[in-house]
Amino acid sequence: MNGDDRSFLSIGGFIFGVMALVFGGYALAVSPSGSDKTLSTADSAAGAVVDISLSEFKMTPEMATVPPGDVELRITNNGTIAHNFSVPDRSLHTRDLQPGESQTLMVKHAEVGELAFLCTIPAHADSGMKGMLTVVEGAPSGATSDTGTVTTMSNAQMDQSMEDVAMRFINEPKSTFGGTPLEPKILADGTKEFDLTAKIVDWELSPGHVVKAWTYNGMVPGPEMKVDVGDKVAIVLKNELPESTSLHMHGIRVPNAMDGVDPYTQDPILPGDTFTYSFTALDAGVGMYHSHHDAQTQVPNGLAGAFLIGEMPIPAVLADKGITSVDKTVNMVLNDSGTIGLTLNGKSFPATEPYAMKVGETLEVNYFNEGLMTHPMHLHQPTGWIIAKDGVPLLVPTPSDTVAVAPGERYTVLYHFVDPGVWAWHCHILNHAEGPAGMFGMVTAIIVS
Ligand SMILES: [Cu+2]
Repeated sequence: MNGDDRSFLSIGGFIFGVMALVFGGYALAVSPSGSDKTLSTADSAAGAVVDISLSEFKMTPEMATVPPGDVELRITNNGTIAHNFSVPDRSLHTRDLQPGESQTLMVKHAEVGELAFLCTIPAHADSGMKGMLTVVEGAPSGATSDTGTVTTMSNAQMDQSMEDVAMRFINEPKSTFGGTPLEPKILADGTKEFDLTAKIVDWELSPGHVVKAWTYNGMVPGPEMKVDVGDKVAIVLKNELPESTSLHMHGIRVPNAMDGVDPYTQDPILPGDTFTYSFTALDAGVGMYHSHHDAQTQVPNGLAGAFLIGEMPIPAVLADKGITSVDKTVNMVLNDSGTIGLTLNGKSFPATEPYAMKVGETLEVNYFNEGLMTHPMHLHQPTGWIIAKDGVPLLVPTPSDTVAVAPGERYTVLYHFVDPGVWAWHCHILNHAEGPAGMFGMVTAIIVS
């Protein structure tokens, strides 16, 4: 065990304390007075009623405890795409519910035990749309009280679950991360050639949760490609997907024929075919590359990555803030949909990558939003300085501890660390970050020593 590992473990208790403070207000919000993550009874004679919300890619609540007897399941799709709901052991199924639609299922004479439920649309259950109805004799007194609502977990259960997941982030070995730098081949004329293969692989989103990811070179996000201003670039893309694809250099100046938008600028790259994108890197840039073919499927499923040209200048005015150089640069690719779902760099908490920094150091973050919604990214404690929007340096850096990154946008932000500790870093749309069972999705932390 090296020094880093030791310090990592020793702060375990501390991180949970920090996380509990961070999200304490939210945890209170879903305790007994809450309304949506609840179990309720219409009246005592009708048995239990459970309201279940479907969204990408989550069932809320994931766990519900009910007393034996009839259980009415009121299912509503609060997501943005079609979902359904099944209790396979009882052969109960809703139709495919469009966004906003509801349907009620009745579990007759539920007996003590467990009933699993899930969305049967391919890949949705694997992405998180599953849960468990636990039937317990005399279970939650609130289920038969006049108050109408109770939480589905006790406060102690919630606290335990939150601690468990927070400690897994610290203690579990991490699986492979995507977005690693791709070394180019240097051709005879100096061209930097990058070889990409688009293919579907098994990808671990969070511990034990494996999905079918659509990848460049088997990783999510795709490998980082970086060149200098003036470089000649060739990106050779082999398509091993079951459908056609194309590659768009988002935010990078290229000739029209290299823009990757079939059928306008090229033919689709058929399964098994290869296409080479050639251009000269004319301007410094913070760009991203992604599919522009069936994009609503291919990009959220993983076909996206960072393409960087040149170095980002550090504004001289930030010297006053102690920022004169960059000690570490991180690309942070945001996603919320497809088989990948709510993730930072293709990983869902607690499998997300922690970052180690030292007091006095500066972290440069390039945010890239490849998802379908805006994510306000919040790093606790240090003020962030936005120094570039979409790869273009700002005339005046903007302070921002929270930066709303819309789909397609890139922000370059400098964070300077002045206090040690474990600092949570997460999307501040709270149902992208933490629920009654603890943190999930778009959460990581920076460990400052
Ligand atoms: Cu978010």
